[in-house]
Amino acid sequence: MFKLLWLIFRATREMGLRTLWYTVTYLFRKRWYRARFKEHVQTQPAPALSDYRRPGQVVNHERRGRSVAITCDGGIYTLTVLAPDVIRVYFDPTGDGDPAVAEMQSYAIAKPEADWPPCEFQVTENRSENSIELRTARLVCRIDRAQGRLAFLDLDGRVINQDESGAGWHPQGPVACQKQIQEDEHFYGLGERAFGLDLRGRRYANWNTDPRTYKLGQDPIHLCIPVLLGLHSGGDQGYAIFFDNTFRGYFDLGERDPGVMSFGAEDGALCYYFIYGPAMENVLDRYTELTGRTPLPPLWMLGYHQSRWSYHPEARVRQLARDFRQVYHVPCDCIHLDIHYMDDYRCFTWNSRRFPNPAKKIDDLHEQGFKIITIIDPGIKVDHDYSVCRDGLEQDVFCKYPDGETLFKGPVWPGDCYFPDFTDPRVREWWGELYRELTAVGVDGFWNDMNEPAIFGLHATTMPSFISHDMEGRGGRHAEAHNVYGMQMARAAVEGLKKIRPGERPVCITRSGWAGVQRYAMSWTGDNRSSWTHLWLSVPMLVNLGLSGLAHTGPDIGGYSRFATGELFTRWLQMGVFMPFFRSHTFVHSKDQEPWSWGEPYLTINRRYIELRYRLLPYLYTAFWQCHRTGQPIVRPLFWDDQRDEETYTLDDQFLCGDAFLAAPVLEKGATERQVYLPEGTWYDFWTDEMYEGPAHVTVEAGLERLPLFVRAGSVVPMWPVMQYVGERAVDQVQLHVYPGDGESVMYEDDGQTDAFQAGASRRTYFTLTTGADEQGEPVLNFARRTEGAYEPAYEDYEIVVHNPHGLTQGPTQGPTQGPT
Ligand code: MIG
Repeated sequence: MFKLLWLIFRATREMGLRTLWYTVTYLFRKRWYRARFKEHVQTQPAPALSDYRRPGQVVNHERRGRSVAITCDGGIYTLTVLAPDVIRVYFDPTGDGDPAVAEMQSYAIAKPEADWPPCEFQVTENRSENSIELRTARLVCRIDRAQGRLAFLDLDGRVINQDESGAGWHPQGPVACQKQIQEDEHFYGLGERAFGLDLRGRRYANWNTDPRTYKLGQDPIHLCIPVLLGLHSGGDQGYAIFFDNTFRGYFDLGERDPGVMSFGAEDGALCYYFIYGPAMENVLDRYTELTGRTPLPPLWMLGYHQSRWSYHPEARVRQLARDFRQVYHVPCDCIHLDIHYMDDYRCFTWNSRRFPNPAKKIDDLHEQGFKIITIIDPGIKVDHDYSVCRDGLEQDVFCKYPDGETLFKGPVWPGDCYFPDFTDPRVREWWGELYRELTAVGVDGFWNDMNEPAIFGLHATTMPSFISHDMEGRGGRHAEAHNVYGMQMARAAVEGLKKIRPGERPVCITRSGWAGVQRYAMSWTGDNRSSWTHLWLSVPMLVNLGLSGLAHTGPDIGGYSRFATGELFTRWLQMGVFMPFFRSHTFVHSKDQEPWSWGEPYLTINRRYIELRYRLLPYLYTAFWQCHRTGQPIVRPLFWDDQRDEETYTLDDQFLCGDAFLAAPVLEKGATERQVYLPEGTWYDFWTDEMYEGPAHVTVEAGLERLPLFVRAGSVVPMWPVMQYVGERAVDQVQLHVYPGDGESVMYEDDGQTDAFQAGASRRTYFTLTTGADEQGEPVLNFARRTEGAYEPAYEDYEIVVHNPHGLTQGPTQGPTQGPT
């Protein structure tokens, strides 16, 4: 009873009475609609796996272009060779399916079959094994004639991945596939998961869900991506399976049966892509070739962002800006405005009491070097005096019940809302245009929230699965559209913004998403908590997101729900310097959560770390460019560089950032030192220049002012002068921090805001360090530089800082290297 009262009290406080009313009545309305559309409501329980049907014996096989069709007793496999290391497996139990159609309908695929260059392969019979083999230049796919099971082998016949019972389906719709787990196999990826790094041993659902703050081990949450990476045989084998099916589904990584991995969905096609590494770098390259790469963000997105739910009214925002620039001198690029800027939560409007003159306000902020990002929710308030609602009704853009007439209504912040059908290209276009007005008053970027979509009610509510969607004209139900809803909202925003501001890089942050979302938007890891557990959790979450192709992301620094302490915030901020999206955000009832909110010593430390972020911008930007080019994550697991190092397979309290840095954040309250694992190679302590030889476990000092941080020998790390925001003044000098050893580093540069880089206006500078000895046997370090590309930065000089020139007793003999020319 007390609990119920408390719930009601909390809910009223958070949503207001009106929304609470709509929410409570929604529970009844839902029942009523279910009854009305009962023929569309699925009531059958999920069938047991043992009732699934299997392919059975192979009857014949036939080569068709780049595919092989293998007819079995129970259906047809189409194996399509997109590249020597990318094979699509499509299993059609009924004979009505067509992989070309499935591909066309896929929201995930960015590069369809027709765009892949021709690729050689042979199909042969292997009589001794009673199987058919498809052999590319990189792997063998073997199908056994007796049961129609697949095995992927390397060219030496070693197993990369192999079916257990293999493909299965049920006449009611569900599809599944069971595969063997290798003994020493580790699993990664699957998008945003509130778990440690290695995902083996549990079952994960694919159904984007608003958990309204999640805890460790809660599943699913906002953003699922059905791509699974496997690593085994001491690192010799690495691959990915991308299950291209948007229905509610799962990956079971050994929970039901420790030796079996299975994935499936309640409906849709059994279609997956097998991508062979063995290097994870190759896996990500191919996966992002298939589903799209991360666009280069404008450089200011890499600066520090300050957010809370919500900064308002205008005077509060003005004070915040003044605090950054005049009072505390903490660099900052962007202020985020959460839902209170809107007029009664109506998207694309301003609350005129809180923000009487937004254009003027934003002008002032721009003048001081701040960018503004505003939040947008998908739900459009049911209100006939609200132009977006009226226009939406006229244009017929909202989701409906299966009668094709009754509009779906569900409660969110403004009370009852309609939901645009983002799976309709016409609706996406309409939605994209809505960003025009906010852009005209100066808003620089958009933060798409609640797009799972989240609807109030009990337990992770969303639209009923029988709601109709356009699905690009072919028609479908929410059951199929749900997981791509947020991604299509982001797509609508980005396609609109590209028209509104041609030539500029659109900024769109999304909470929900799916495979391929990275080509439209970046994300943040949703509603985490201000706790030490969540501080740690950000590390594996970001690593697994990066391994799922979504590299541009970050946690709410300091934590979202509950209250951060000064110590927790500082530790989080230190770590955040090395994460792609560097934003502090907190929920509506929390205390102030700004870099100065806890006074000293926190303020000074926080300022120093944010300054470090600004110094490292050319380095971080280069990591973004690498990601844009080849899909390699920005935050990387330690096995990224040496897949054979078994110590790293479950190591999730430290991470690599770009090519040079290893960060070992302090994750424990009151710690003054921490243990760090340094993989093979030579490492420099960033703070002391002390050298370490890996592999080694070392204990380093980690007082509050110290984030344990290491630089790989052979790196050249570019740094800019500290600025209060990106573009405060021209960069007049670049420091090159040289960490002696052997290696090549790259620095990428362009104008940081337009598309001109795509037409060649960029520059890559390669630095090569080599060690050797002179005639006297004294060690020498050679430094070479070469540049490519037409972009010309404003600065003329490099300042070279050599760290710990161990034994390099003499100064440089070739004279200091001159600047860019
Ligand atoms: O129901 O807009 O994840 O970042 O501050 C909560 C208010 C809605 C959830 C987002 C959070 C944001 C909050 N939103």
